[in-house]
Amino acid sequence: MNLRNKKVLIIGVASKRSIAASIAQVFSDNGAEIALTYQNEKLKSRVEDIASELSGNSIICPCDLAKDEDISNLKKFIQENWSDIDIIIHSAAFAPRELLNGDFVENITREGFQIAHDISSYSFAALAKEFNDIINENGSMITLSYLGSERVIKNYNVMGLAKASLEANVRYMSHSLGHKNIRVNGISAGPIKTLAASGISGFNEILKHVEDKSALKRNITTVEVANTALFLASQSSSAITGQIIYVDCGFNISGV
Ligand code: NAD
Ligand code: 0WE
Repeated sequence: MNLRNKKVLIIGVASKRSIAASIAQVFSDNGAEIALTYQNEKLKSRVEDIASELSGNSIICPCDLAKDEDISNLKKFIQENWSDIDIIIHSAAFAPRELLNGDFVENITREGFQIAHDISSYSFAALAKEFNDIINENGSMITLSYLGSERVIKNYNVMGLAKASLEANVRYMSHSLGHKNIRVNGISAGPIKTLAASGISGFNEILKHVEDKSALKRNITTVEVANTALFLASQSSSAITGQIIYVDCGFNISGV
């Protein structure tokens, strides 16, 4: 697939194992120009290393999605470097760690709920709002979701609510941006051992369960997610918008 001359902003690289890092690699291999963001100074050098390994020129900029100012500075950075943009990848999520464990009702707090929804769902619409006037026709916005939005998955807790909100966000954004021929889709990925999964109790059991119960009897790779993102970013998917596509080896449709 060809993304030559396409300008792609990718948010959510924290390590080489990040889904966003695979997307950056696959997109740049297909001719795209890449901008990467890093959440904080601690992650800066890792994102620099990943950017330097991409083919072609890539640019990097800090962006903490909790801060309006960072999102508006990111837009200025993109405008100065590129003037316009074609594709935005949102691959970030966060909830306070103590909420991703134990009983949902016992552990839920107003603040934890707000943080999870702010970083994991609102930020996707905030990016659309900020970048709206510089996204080119035939543009595409893509986010990452998880099955915990519609099924109860042990310990996923408040993140399940936030992903449900994110998926509704995909549908509403697709209508807001459709008249400009900008498409908005989500990928519901199966579990992968990235930083976002580290320290989650029972994660190995979840991986084993997918291996046992999914149609393909295995887990997914970040490259498989990236290849689906490539399709959703390209004109091969020109009539697909407002959708959540499962990249999960068929796990979500499996019954007994
Ligand atoms: P990851 O830890 O590599 O990436 C998560 C990213 O979120 C990090 O780069 C982190 O910096 C970023 N982030 C968190 N808070 C932020 C903030 N305030 N501002 C800016 N960035 C912030 O893990 P990943 O697995 O690559 O996760 C990427 C996306 O994929 C997430 O939306 C996650 O929910 C989703 N997802 C992951 C899995 C999985 O099992 N790993 C499965 C389905 C969906
Ligand atoms: O969306 C996610 C996890 C996102 C995430 C991860 C963390 C860890 C560090 C959000 N907030 C935080 N906060 C932290 O402090 N996934 C899809 C991966 C994941 O997380 C789970 C899973 C799966 C799968 C948690 C419980 C059960 C399953």
